[in-house]
Amino acid sequence: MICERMEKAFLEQINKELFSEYLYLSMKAYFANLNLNGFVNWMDVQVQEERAHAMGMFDYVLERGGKVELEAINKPQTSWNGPLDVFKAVLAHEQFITSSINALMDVAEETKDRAAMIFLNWYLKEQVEEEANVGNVLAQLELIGDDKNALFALDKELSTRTFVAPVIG
Ligand code: OFO
Repeated sequence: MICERMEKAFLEQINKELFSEYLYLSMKAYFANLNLNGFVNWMDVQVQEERAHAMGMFDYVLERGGKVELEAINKPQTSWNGPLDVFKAVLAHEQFITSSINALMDVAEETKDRAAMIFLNWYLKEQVEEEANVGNVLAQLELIGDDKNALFALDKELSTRTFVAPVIG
């Protein structure tokens, strides 16, 4: 059985993961309006990943005998100043999520919930990957600058990203 403090911390994180899904959906819409279909695809994969992250925790709380009560999801930002600005925001958001999962791990340690610590290890490793992926696109965008041809080449590359359902835990 999950303790109340741990349960509350998981519910807050589920809300953040659902907000992440919503934020990336908003970014997907932004790129669709720019006709950058590879970026649209990249964001679409990101949206699916965030839903999987949220559902992983959702199922886990229930599996541990907890109760899931969902909160409202905040309105995401809807416009940016181009792809570079978007990816700067993505990296900042992922860094925020990483610190938030670290805080969740702190709660698991303080409540001596070893099962939750093992479960959360997956998320911590995932965040290393997420930040690296985003950092990679961001670095390319910084190099690209105002070069439209290079931007279209990156757009083509991002169109190849595919969603693979993660095995969480
Ligand atoms: Fe993008 O991160 Fe979820 O956890």
